[in-house]
Amino acid sequence: MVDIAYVIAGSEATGGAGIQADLKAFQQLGVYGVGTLTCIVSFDPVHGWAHRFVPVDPQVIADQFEAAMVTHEPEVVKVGMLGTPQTIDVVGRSLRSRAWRHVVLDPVLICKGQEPGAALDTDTALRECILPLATVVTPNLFETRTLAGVDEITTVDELVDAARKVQALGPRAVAAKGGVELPGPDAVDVLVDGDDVHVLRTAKIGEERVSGAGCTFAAAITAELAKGAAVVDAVRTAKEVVTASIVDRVGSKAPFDAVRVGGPSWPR
Ligand code: PXL
Repeated sequence: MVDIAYVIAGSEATGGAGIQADLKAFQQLGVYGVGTLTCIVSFDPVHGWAHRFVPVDPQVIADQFEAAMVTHEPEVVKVGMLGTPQTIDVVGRSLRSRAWRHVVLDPVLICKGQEPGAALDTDTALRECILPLATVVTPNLFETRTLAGVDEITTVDELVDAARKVQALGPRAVAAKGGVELPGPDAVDVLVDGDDVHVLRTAKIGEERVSGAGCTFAAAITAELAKGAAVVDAVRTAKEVVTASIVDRVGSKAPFDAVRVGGPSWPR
């Protein structure tokens, strides 16, 4: 029987991030992808590539969830961009309506183009309603600082300490991403899983952020968990997938490159 991976996330209209990236990662890792759309993000090329953001009606999110659950009964879900407190409320209620083997949360916080006040509401709702349901959470450096409530993270030890603070908010495991912003030659990810700490390193590929890397990382973890992998193995595979997809990145008319899953660098 085919393994099912389910994702609740937003559309990113250029194809590099969001649910488009999630479903590509699922396909590449050999699981059957099922998706529920929370919002539509369309960058605005005429206004500095700002995010134009449209939420999906909460009832329509609930309807998609119902259709996906009855059809496939997935055991593992990734939660990506939610975007509004109303969306977080319906997704939180939906997730709590049944049991999961794993809930992987990519805690997408502030999105450019959103009102700062709205974003603050959204951050609080995400922390209170969704984070405690997650078994694995994958914050980037900014999200780790925000969720842990720390001002600065410049070393691996500080990243581990902050990941522990995020873990104290509920999830069993935190895969905190140092990315290009953590100083040093390596892209360092820290996995705090129960009492265990793992530090994963690969050489940085340039100093620019590549769109879709975070989405692909959490989606690849989700796919591996759906296949029955242990959390630490899922995270290791996800780092390999993301590293390859950054090497194989796609340039475009946008001022940022996007990851490409399944290019010549993967599988190695
Ligand atoms: O990469 C974060 C992200 C996730 N989901 C959607 C997005 C973005 C960033 O643009 O648009 C829908």
